[in-house]
Amino acid sequence: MSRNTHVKYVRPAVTPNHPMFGRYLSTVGSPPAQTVVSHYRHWFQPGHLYWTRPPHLQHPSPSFSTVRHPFNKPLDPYNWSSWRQSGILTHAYLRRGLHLSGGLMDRPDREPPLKKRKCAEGRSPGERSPHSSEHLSPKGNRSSRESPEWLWNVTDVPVPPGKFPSSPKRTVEVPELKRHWEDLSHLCNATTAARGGRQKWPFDFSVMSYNILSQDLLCDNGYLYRHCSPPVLDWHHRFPNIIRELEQHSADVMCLQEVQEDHYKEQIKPSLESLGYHCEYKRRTGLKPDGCAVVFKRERFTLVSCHPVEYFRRGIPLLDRDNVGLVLLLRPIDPYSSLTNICIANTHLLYNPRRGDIKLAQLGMLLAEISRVAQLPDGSICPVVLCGDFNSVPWSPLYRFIKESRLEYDCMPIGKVSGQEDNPRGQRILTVPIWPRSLGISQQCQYESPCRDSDVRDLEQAAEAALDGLTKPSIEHGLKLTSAYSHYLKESRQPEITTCHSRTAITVDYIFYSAAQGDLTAQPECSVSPERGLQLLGRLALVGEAELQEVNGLPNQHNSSDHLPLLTRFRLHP
Ligand code: KL2
Repeated sequence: MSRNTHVKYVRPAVTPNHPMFGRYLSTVGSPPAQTVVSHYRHWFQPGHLYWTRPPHLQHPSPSFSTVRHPFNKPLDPYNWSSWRQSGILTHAYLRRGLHLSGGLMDRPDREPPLKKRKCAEGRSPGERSPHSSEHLSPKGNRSSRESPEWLWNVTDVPVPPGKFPSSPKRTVEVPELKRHWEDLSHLCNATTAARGGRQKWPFDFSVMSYNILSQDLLCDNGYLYRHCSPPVLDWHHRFPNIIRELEQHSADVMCLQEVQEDHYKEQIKPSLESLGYHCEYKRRTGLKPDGCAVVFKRERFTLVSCHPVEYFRRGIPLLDRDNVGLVLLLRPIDPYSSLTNICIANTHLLYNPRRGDIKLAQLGMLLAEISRVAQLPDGSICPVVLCGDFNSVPWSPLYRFIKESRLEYDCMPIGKVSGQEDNPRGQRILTVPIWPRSLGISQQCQYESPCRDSDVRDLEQAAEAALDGLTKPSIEHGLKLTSAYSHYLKESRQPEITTCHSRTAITVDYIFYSAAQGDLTAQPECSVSPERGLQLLGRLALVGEAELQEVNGLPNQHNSSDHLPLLTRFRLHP
């Protein structure tokens, strides 16, 4: 569709009103750009839902927590028994992570079933997406008791399995979710003074990671959204909402997942370009309709190089899934040209909770590509920001591997790797090595040159030693990464939630970054020299399950994905 490209609307006086962007916008200013919401008024017929109220983020919202934790010591949010003992959890909390019913994934190598759908964008109930590669029927009487308790019977109309309720027709009014900006700049030994003889200023920039929920996946997994009133699931409602949210946050770099290709080409890319973004995209392989996008503000960065990563490898059974990643090398636009490039990576790893072996292999491939792209001429690594939906919970082995740069995986069941399920039924353990040598990626997550006989002998000896119990089988990577979020809410010490629907409420989305020395938010072992690292200046606070309960979970009238956007601000020193 090219309708949108003919319309030119000048945004009347863009207000730099978000508290986090005050500094940047007041110094740099924002060029006139089209207002996407009014822009898209011309797309849709009257009767669709539009939002013209002032952005909710304009008001200074204080810390927003409704539940206070009675303990001084933080609980481990992913240690179920510790929460149960605290006595403050609902039944839903205790079941979190057990959201897939037994019997539906009776073989660990099988993808979880997709559901019948009634798509809000034209397809009839049960009609399959032309892109879906498999479709197993839902079990007839799947009990909604597996879902968060507070989403039971949210719609008062009884709904047959696999269908959206046919009424109510009107959107259920819910309050807006309040998220406040957490200023962490006091934790950085941040110096803004000019250093040396030449004038050098730090470069501050913001990064968002957001799984925007592809419409096809929404339709394929309709049973996850039965708590929603149908109008909020309509793409014509969701799209302007999502674009407005992106425009309000105005991040310098955005890593988006589940970006559906047709929507990207026809709507999302033109909208973001009109807001001053350069857009890169990588669709999942096979016939999958969605993929990952990385977009950045043209006034802040230039593109050095772009590297799509396909995790599918013909002939390697472990790598038979269609997930992808996207790695960009960006040059900050600074008047003194004194800054290093930064590497931005985005991915959406396999969902299947039981296939941690595949997730680790996909991650190993992405880390190898990042290590190659981010390598500087002197062999060191430029600052890296790694965003995405990793389909793994905090403190899972996969998460630990990213943060600790090493994972010993001796006798680890593949269903334990991502921590999505508390008691995964698949008991197969990770093979040694996890991925085959034919992949061409070492156990240090580096590309290997075609091997010589001596290398093969060394590796065989190492594998034998591991099998003999002399050394522990392990994987490593050379990036020092820390997480921009802490995964607990500061006040209530409740777990942060990044994705929520009728079956789950957990963290699976992350922004990892190379932390500089002096960034006190990072663990000491994760920091690198200030010349090569980033300082975390702040982040948009996440919320807990209690706050999501008040807005009827996700998606809802105002939040149009089943994920929340993560938003951080970093400082890069010259
Ligand atoms: O968890 V996600 O949603 O990061 O938000 O990633 C996957 C799931 C996404 C891409 O495959 O589709 C969703 N049950 C629940 N969610 C599913 C299922 C399933 N069986 N299959 C795919 N997804």
